[in-house]
Amino acid sequence: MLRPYRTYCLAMIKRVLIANRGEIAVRVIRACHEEGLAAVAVYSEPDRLAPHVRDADAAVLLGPAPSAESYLDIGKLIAAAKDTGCQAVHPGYGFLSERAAFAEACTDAGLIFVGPPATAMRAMGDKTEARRRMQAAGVPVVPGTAAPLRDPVEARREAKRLGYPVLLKAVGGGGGKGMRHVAAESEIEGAFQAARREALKAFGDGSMYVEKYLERPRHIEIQILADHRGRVAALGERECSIQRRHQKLIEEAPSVAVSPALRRRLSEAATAAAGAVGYVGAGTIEFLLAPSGEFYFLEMNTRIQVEHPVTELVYGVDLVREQLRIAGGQPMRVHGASGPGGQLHPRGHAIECRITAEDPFNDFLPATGVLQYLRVPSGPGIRWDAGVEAGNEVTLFYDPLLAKLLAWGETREVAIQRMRRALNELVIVGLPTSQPFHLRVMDDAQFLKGEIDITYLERAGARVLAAAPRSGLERAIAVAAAVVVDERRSVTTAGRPDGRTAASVSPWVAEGRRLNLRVGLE
Ligand code: MV4
Repeated sequence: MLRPYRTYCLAMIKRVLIANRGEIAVRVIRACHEEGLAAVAVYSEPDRLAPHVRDADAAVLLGPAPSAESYLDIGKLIAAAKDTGCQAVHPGYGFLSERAAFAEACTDAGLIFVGPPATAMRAMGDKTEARRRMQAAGVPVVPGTAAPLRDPVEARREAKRLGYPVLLKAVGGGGGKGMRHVAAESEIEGAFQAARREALKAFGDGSMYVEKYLERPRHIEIQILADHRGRVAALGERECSIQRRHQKLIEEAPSVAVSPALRRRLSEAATAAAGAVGYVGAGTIEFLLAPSGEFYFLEMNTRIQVEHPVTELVYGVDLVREQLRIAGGQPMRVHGASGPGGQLHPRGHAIECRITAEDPFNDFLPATGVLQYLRVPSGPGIRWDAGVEAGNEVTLFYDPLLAKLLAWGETREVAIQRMRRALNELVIVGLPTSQPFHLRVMDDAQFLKGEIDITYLERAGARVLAAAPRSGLERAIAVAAAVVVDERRSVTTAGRPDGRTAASVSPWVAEGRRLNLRVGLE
């Protein structure tokens, strides 16, 4: 008799190559170690001192800084996996995570790709095919075209049928690239030609389709897990409306706009969507939730997402461990698929703030520099997922995400209080970050009421940034941080425990003492 598939596969994965860097590489290494698996890191030259390289059981140098010669080089990654005796490859997010060709290259080399089948990635990567498949599966899609537009004449006819405003989208796009908002018929031809050129340049495919433009929706996404036995579980929604130029900055779970009844309908749509493409692994179905309460399928992300921890905190699951288990052919440990009686329920509330190396007071300009000092928040309900630590240099070669700060609480209010407290504990010296922006959002009246949609930052960004943070601690923190740097630099400092004394107290130390005193009296 054959050994059960489960036992057979369990023995198959012992070592995993992590084809990524930064916080997600560290996150996957942690999951591997908890699953009893060895983790092999890959790195580029400037990343040789990065935490993911040190935390892994082995590390392979890929090449110089540019991604094309390191984290995006399929040949080098496959060779690294084979050379180090890996049986599986985890792609993380970004980089090659949604490239069907990479999944196939892994499989062809006898490696298990920790992700969905390449067929499911292709079906969801072609946005009009995804729309057709979703419609066939009974998942609501935004009114629009089922097939790519042949020419500007067809674009004009379809847009007129839908009614303006419309949104022209690239078939090979996603994440907002190659999109054009068209307010009136007079603009459709020019917009179509411009968008086509842009899409051709960006994706090598100029195919376009058109949808009715939805005004001020929320971006709600459903996390799903599917195993090889055809089981699909929906793990509720994430509210991702707080974004800037298609980069999410704050995510939470659950959404204040989603009732248990709506959650059930969203979950049913999401599991139907996953089933329609034969999905296996962790995936996310994005929806737009209109102010009317109607929701529409937007696209599917066939990877683990940056914001996955908010779901982990309210559903008590480890999504990356489940990815590894599923890849090894094991059944997932999440029970309760969507459907009558099977719905999972969120416990409490979780918020994630993305700490990025960007200057919020300078139009979120990406920043570079050495992380001279880092104080990591901790304590009740706090989680810190980082890809950097003190001493690391931040360059412009990669994504500006430094870390994700998460807060969990019994209620949204408690989660926000904790996030505010943790943001006040966080000290980053050496480069500007999104931290002061997050501190201000945590005090914003509209955010506190949950009155957010995808236009929130466009509308409220300037007001939020102009506000003084509630606590007044921010300046004290900046000074305290400067004191630390100052102390490290100076040969002698007053009042040190080692008994050495300074000839004079530096102005930073004096200011730090003064502020500490004042804050203490407030
Ligand atoms: C839309 C839309 C309004 N109506 N489609 C942006 C990214 C891509 N995934 C699809 N996007 C949108 N599609 C219709 N028919 C508005 C957006 C959109 C958006 C969606 C989610 C999160 C942030 C957004 C920011 C601007 C536009």
